[in-house]
Amino acid sequence: MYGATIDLMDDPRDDAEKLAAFEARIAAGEKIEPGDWMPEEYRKQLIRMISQHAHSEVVGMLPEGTYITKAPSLRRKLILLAKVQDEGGHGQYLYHAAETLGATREEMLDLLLTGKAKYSNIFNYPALSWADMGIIGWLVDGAAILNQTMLAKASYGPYSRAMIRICAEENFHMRQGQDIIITLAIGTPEQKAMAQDALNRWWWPTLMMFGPPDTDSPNSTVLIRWGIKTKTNDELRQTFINQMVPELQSLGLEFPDPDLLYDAESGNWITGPIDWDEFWRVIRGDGPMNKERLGARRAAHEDGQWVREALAAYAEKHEMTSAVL
Ligand code: FAQ
Repeated sequence: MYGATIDLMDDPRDDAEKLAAFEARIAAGEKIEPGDWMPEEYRKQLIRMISQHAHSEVVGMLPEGTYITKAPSLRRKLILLAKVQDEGGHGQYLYHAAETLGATREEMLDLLLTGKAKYSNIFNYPALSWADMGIIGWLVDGAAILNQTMLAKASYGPYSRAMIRICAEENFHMRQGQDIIITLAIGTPEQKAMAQDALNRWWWPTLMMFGPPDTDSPNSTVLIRWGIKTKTNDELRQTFINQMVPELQSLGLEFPDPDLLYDAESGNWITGPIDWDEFWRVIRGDGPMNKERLGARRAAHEDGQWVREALAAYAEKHEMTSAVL
């Protein structure tokens, strides 16, 4: 699939010589930097992907944010507070990375707030108990780390460098999730049941985070060709399944998948069918929490209007651009 030819000459600015030099740099493992020549399609794909990623980090603060006041101890509260704040910081790095490609913060936020931009399917599910904080940390951050470790090698310098920093923080996030789930799984029967219930609800949506199957992934061809992705959606998903199944089973937790089996020949854990209809419904705006999530982001944006105005006034007074702030 990934050897497929694509029309590289859509944009008149892309000429064959520059394209060959650009592709040779990528093949040599060089990073492409903001001022460098790049095909228009490369720039557009990066803006699409990085801005979706930024939105995911910011919307991703919401499910966990509501548990800061409900954490079972001061220690857990402090850790969760730091984690949620980290996700906001990841959004910042990513919006900045997209800005280096010519996208403005206003445009990107406008697309999010008007429901036109995508963000990760996973944040359109409700967090119903404290155990969800553990499962989000372990599974969702775990999935994000696998994906982002790959993206840390991406050919675009600002994205790749943002990923290195983000992955370091996500590792702490995953550890705090593991710690919550291990504590619950070896706790009272009620606590173990909470962990099991959270795994039941989040397992399938987490598998969907890696994106549609390779046969149904229109962007992968060009992303892989230009070294933005280096692994396919299905490859990363399989690595994740192989990593998670034994770890969670070792705690006596069960997967909500009667077809799950180990294939000794390939060394892979094979799951039952993923409900891709549900995935497409959720990313098109019809998931359990889409309206609430966007509503919360819109309210936060409106509440923050005075801050933006104050910054703009300060910038004007000191003859700075508000981007410097
Ligand atoms: N959700 O052609 P492909 C996190 C869309 S960060 C929603 O395969 P691609 C941290 C896709 O955009 C999580 N939409 O797309 C955290 C495309 O639509 P478009 C976010 C999805 O780009 C943890 C269409 O389907 N991470 O969790 C999804 O080659 C805890 C066709 O798909 C990133 O964004 C999805 N899951 O591969 C925060 C990483 N999958 O745009 C808080 C960067 C696909 O053509 C708490 N992104 N779609 O209209 C990527 O690696 C890739 O973009 C993929 C999708 C792998 C997500």
